[in-house]
Amino acid sequence: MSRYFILLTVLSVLGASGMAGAAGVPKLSTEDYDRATGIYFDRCSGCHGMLRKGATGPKITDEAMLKQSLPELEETIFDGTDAGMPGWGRTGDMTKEETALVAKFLQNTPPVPPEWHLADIKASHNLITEVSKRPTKPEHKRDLGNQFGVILRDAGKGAIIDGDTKEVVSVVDTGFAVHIFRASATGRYFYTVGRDGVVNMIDLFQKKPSVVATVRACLDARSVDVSKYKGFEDKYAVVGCYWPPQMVVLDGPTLEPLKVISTRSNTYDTGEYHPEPRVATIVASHHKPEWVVAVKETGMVVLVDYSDLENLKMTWIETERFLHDGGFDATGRYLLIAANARDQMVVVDTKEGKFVTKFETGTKPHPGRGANWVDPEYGPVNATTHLGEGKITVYGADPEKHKEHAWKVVREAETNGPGLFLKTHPNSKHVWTDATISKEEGVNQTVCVFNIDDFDAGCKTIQVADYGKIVHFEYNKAGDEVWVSVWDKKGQLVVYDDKTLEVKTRITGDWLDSPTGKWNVHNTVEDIY
Ligand code: DHE
Repeated sequence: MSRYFILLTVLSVLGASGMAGAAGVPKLSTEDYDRATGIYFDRCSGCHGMLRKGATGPKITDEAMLKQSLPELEETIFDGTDAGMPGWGRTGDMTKEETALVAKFLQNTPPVPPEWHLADIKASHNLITEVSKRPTKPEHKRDLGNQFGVILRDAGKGAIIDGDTKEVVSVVDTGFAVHIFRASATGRYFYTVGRDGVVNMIDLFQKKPSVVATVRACLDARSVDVSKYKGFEDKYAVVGCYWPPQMVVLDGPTLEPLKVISTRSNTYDTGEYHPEPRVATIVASHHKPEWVVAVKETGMVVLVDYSDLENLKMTWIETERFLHDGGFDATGRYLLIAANARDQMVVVDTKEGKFVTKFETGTKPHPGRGANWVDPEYGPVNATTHLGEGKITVYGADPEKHKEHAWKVVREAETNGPGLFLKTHPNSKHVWTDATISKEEGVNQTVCVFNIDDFDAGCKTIQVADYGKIVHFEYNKAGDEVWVSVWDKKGQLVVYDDKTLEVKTRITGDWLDSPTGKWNVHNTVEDIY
């Protein structure tokens, strides 16, 4: 399903609003308005929202944008901001003409995209291989736990790579811009979700893993997870939608749509109704039959009890706006999630079902799933990198045995620049950080690695490539290798020896188009990061 299909769906419901040219509003032809809507969806809506009410990026409604001149707006879109917004002209993703068009579009009223109901979801469901026709045990000798799922973002594909041999076992079609992979609780399946809201299910028992079921759960999405609690393994999947703002529960083995749950509600602090509370991170509890769902715009973390879908119990925990990404502490009890527009990390106790605390870390924390290790001085800690500055912030994460440090910042250090992800492994002495969104020439082609036992020494810079952008880390199952992506049309996966920090191998090939995230089955199932 292509991105153009999404846009056609969106555009088909647009009224004439915003094109008429009210006083002071720049006129746009229908064609230009539609083109700008497409560019906005591709580049801007993730941070600012479809309705432009703001989240990771500020509110940019037409009323707000009319307070700025067109040249000012064009400049911001072209050059970006110090707060972490990419300069879309500078990166070559938009031409001058396109930045001028988007500036005018921002001063017009945004379109309201259509809903996507259970009937639409059901109509999109395709069970490609019936459960009874799938293998009952692996058709190969590969270690299931050491398989990697790799996004090939702009190719609309995903690759399955054997972590032991580095053999590319399969490349499958996944739809536009897959955002994440998640492994099922048994590690048998990978689920993918893309910016077109399409979920694919890949069967890793097959000799050549293929997509065995697919469904379009939403029109725009970023998250998917599975039921991991004892007795519910591989039973359900849940998709977190950006638009419409909802979660969709699917049957795990077939992806048959079962239930749509709206997230539309009121902001936790001011109590205002919000029409677009998008689902950010979802994690699956290991201790209860619950999904922990972060709702961005309202600042709510929702615990969704999936043990009885017909008498659904949900716990709405008030935290902070605007929630984005995060993961568990090492015990799997606490969810640590970034409220990045408020520069804070939020802590939720998933055992007690309660908000614990929130604290400032730096400009726009962005931990990915975060990183857990044992600091020689402070005990178990967790950490985040930042979108708005080159900084790692480390905080205590053990309220039982190291209460005095729990949820307090214990260390801060410079990384190479504003980045997206960090990663470590229980068997590692290193913490890897990227600088993907640094604006300094060449810096986003490096990563910086901290030694857990000598954190104060600062991080060691590694030049991963001399082109593209370096993004995201994943360890192998043993925790002695780190995989890093060179995000470029001519992509690479660079595999480092985690002890020596030397390159072990560079995985390359024509098929390796724009690799971004990658997931090791074992680490994903067990939430090891
Ligand atoms: Fe992501 C995780 C949203 C931009 C690659 N990204 C997430 C999650 C969310 C999110 C909500 C958490 C999912 C979960 O854990 O359940 N990302 C967004 C955005 O809204 C944003 C800012 C803009 C957009 O329009 O998408 C955005 N993200 C990016 C990128 O530019 C990246 C680098 C490449 C891309 O695909 O666009 C990117 N995001 C990732 C990756 C993860 C992720 C690799 C998973 C990290 C992990 O280790 O699990």
